[in-house]
Amino acid sequence: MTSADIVFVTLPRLELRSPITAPALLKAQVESKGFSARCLDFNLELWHALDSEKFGDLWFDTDLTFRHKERFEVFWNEELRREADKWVGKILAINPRWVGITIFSQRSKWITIKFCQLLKAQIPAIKIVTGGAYSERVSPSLYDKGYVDAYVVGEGENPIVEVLRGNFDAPGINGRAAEQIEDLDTLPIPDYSDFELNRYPQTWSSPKIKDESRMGTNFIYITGSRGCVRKCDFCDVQSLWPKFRYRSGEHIAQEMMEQNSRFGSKRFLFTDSLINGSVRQLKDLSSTLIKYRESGKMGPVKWQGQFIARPERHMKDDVYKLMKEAGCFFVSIGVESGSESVRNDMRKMFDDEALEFTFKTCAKYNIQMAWLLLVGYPTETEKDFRETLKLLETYNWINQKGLVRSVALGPTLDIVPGSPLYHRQKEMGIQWDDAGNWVCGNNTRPVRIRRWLRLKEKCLELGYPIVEKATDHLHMELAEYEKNSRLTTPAWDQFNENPGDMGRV
Ligand code: B12
Ligand code: SF4
Repeated sequence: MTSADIVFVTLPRLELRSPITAPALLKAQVESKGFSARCLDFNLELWHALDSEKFGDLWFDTDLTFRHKERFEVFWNEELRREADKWVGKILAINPRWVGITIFSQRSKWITIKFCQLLKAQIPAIKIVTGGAYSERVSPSLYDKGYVDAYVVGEGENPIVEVLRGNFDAPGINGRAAEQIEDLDTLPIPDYSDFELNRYPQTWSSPKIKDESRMGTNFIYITGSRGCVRKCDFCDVQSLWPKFRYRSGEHIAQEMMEQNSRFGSKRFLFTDSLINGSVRQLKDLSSTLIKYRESGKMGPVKWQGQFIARPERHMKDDVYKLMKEAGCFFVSIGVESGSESVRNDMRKMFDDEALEFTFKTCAKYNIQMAWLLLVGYPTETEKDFRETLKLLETYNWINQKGLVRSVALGPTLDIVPGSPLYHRQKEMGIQWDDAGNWVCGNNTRPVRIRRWLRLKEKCLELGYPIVEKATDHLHMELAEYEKNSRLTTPAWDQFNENPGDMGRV
């Protein structure tokens, strides 16, 4: 007997701090159209099943097990296959018509391939559909080989309903051009009822620790907008969400209210490219939340998200004041470089004055910050790089006030398919070395690694908090380079990715 039309599964490796949004959102969507759905989080199951002292490292961003085919094969044969068999058993117990898999990022590729093969071998009658941000790069070949019965690229809400109706000719399905939803206020509120939120560790940043007294996530992801108002050269968001759209403040506040009353969630992390993509929406959301609080409709909530530096004329002091009053306590600012000219090349579209205003105004309202830095844009010279070091000195007073929660060093710049930079490689004279890293004149991988290490040193010297686990990998890589390197063709197709190029969130 079938007890669900579809089971949405989350495969490892993802972070452990809270479930990803897509399965909960798609469940709510298909149920609103009369289908039944369940969600299973195998990422969380795996973490609970394994000895965290021995395997906790897998959940560090720098761990390559899920990214490198060879390493993944070894892990699959030695540990993962056993767990995956149990996951198949759980799906079998529900006996759905369809299984929906989210391919979230590069790290989802090998596990998705293996799991689809396993599912098809063990439950031949089951139908599989894939989707997610990395679907475009994995699903078409899975479909051609018959491991999945349908795949979706782009937004999943409408295509998944068509898949369940048996209509595979709709936009976004099996290679048909995707369509974007115009009015995001028509979307349902994600349904997290299948997720055992009390089993997500609060110690997610130290996945080796499995402390029963510190289980239970204290926040939930929320989406206020899709797409981005910027088109930064190195970023692929525009290929995923070509058009920028946002929900009304009222619709977002209602979602917060519902998650608050159902799960007690008081903290929300926006998945948006930018929470100030639309300043008008940010004001709308902030004033609605204040209105809800003052009328007793909902208690105080806290929220955080990614942020772009804007000149004062675009976003004045009063908006910062309002967002702080409404519960915004933390913003991650894509600073990228201390050099205005590099930022111009990146098309970040903010000058030094706008950056200074943004930093100072956040500091004035005690809004904590993470500064995201990106070392090694192709046009970055040694002089430009020193301006990034200088920036850390100039604004150390903000750090000394305890308002810089972290300087996110990120990986050195990676040329991501789907980004404008990827398409401009030839024009910029970019070549590739035999380790699969790009080279632009003197800007080589070793140069970028050395700059990254110097940046880290500078942060430590000035007392900035940093979160990174890449240093050992980078030293090893540098040593390899010192032995041998020559120019060759791009290595993207081989997915022979290096420890540094982990994309960017
Ligand atoms: C929140 C987030 C995170 C969180 C994840 C939280 C968690 N618990 O794991 C954190 C910060 C931890 C994170 C980490 C990373 N992330 Co991230 N992340 C995001 C972000 C900002 C939001 C994702 C989200 O929830 N979106 C909202 C939901 C609704 O959208 P969605 O997931 O795309 O789902 C829609 C469709 O894709 C589709 N869909 C999804 N699943 C399915 C399934 C089926 C069956 C169907 C039919 C459709 C479908 O329908 C959904 C609704 O329309 C996105 C950028 C963005 N704005 O999307 C980047 C993004 C997904 N991340 C990205 C990357 C690269 C990473 C990292 C690899 C970066 C790193 N530091 O190493 C890591 C690796 C993650 C991992 N595997 O561990 C990239 C992926 C790029 C790509 N093309 O593959 C993105 C797109 C950002 C970017 N442009 O660089 N990330
Ligand atoms: S880097 Fe950030 S601001 Fe720039 S396009 Fe990507 S998401 Fe938007």
